[in-house]
Amino acid sequence: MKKALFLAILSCILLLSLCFTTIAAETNVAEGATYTYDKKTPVASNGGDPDSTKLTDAVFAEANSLWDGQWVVFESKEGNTDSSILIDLGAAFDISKISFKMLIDSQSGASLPVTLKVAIGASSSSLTEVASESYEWVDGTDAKDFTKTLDSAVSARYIKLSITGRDYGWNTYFGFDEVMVYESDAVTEESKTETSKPADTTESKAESKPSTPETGDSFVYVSAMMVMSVAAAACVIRRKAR
Ligand SMILES: [Ca+2]
Repeated sequence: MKKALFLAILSCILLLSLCFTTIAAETNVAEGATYTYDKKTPVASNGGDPDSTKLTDAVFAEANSLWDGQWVVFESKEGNTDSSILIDLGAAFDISKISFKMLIDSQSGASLPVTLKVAIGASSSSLTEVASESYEWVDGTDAKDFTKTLDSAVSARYIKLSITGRDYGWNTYFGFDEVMVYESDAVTEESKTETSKPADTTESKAESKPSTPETGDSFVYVSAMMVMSVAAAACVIRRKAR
């Protein structure tokens, strides 16, 4: 009986360890973070971003439209195409992944920027570039995912997005929705594989809703496993007691 009880407790401890590891891997440390705009501020006709909160308020755009007020949209004019966003996490975190969405609403003049660079660092004056992408103009209505998974977690407090819009000789737009920065105790083998292929650092998905973090499903699964383990142990104990 003691052996069965010991095995049940050991199973619970192992499963709890797995559970907490999964939760830590999905923590968005950018939620509520402060940030500043350099060079260019979002266009006011789309609601703007007067309090600099839209990119980190955990509220997501519902439509891939220039007129969905949750997108932070910049105007790219002739000779005035550059912008940058500096996010301050408030403290250093071991960052493993950065992700956000970019607006495609070509009929309204919004599409992907010409270039996008992402840099991170412990100081805003000493940043290291971790991603550099170039994009073509894309027609249609969509939201393109940007996801950068680091080879290994990097301690950083600041994240800077540097963007160059298009200069077509008339006004175009580029927009961003909710920047998420993930802290991780351990980068998974799957994530490392993704990072080893530069072409895969960004991916396009049709849906505008953010993908649901796996934390919830994993938690339910692990909890179910724990309950089953304890129930099985209880059955063994009862049988032996008879
Ligand atoms: Ca938002």
